[in-house]
Amino acid sequence: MPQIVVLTGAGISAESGVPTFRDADGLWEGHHVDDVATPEGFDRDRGTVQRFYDERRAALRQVEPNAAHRALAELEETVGDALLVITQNIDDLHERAGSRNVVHMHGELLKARCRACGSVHVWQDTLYDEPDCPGCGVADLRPDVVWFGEVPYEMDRISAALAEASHFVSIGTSGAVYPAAGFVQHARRHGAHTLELNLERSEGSHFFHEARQGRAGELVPAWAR
Ligand code: BJW
Repeated sequence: MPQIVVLTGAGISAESGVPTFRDADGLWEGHHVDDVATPEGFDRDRGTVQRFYDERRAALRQVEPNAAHRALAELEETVGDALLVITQNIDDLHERAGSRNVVHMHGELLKARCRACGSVHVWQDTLYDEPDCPGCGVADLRPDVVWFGEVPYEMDRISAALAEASHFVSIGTSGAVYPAAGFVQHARRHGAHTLELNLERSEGSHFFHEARQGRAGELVPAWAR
């Protein structure tokens, strides 16, 4: 069981050039949340949602992990399975930095899931040109991500890890989206020391024992050292 549980959000990938979610207008790259991050939005207009994720996949190819991702991977090299990274991010920057013990609670940009049979497939650019599921043949593939109103992945494993952790560290997340926003209270109730590393105080900053403000690329290596 991990002793150190790290929760990451969009802020850890910001210095790699991946945009965060909540900008001043409440829009995500010009889109309303309900249009691109709900199952209802997908049913209303698949084309718009597919294009939104196509653009993010293309952008992901242009970016690299930064010092914060690398520091977590190096920490895992030192402490092994004692570290679990739970990421809300759907990018693959933790893995590209070398982290292995990673839970993608909101899914992965580079995977597709069949709504008919539930099978998951590595994303191929041709998948939506030939939209039949390689598993069952039904044409009902969607991005393998968790939208509002859906249950995040691996919640049982996450709950168990939070209950066992001696340290819980939240990095680069606004604390606006549940259930991730409630992890600090869960871990704290079970005795973990809790630390927030974020550009600014998050909505749930007061739940942490300690909160440090600054860029993840500086704060995370300093903490992990
Ligand atoms: C830096 C930095 C730098 C910048 N260095 N820092 C009312 C009350 C409570 C809950 C609800 C409610 N009404 C509805 C709900 C539930 C809903 C919810 O939380 N809604 C809220 C809006 C209120 N949640 C759900 O529906 C979830 N499911 C659920 O609850 O199921 C029920 C259930 C749960 C558990 C067990 C059983 C049942 C599902 C949520 C799915 C979220 N999906 C998304 C999209 C994923 C796919 C995609 O990416 O396209 O996930 S939404 C989006 O938000 C994405 C993110 O992972 C997530 C969190 O965003 P994040 O990472 O925090 O990013 P930002 O942009 O908000 O913040 C970035 C932070 O970084 C900022 O603070 C910056 O300052 C900082 N920063 N640069 C350090 N360089």
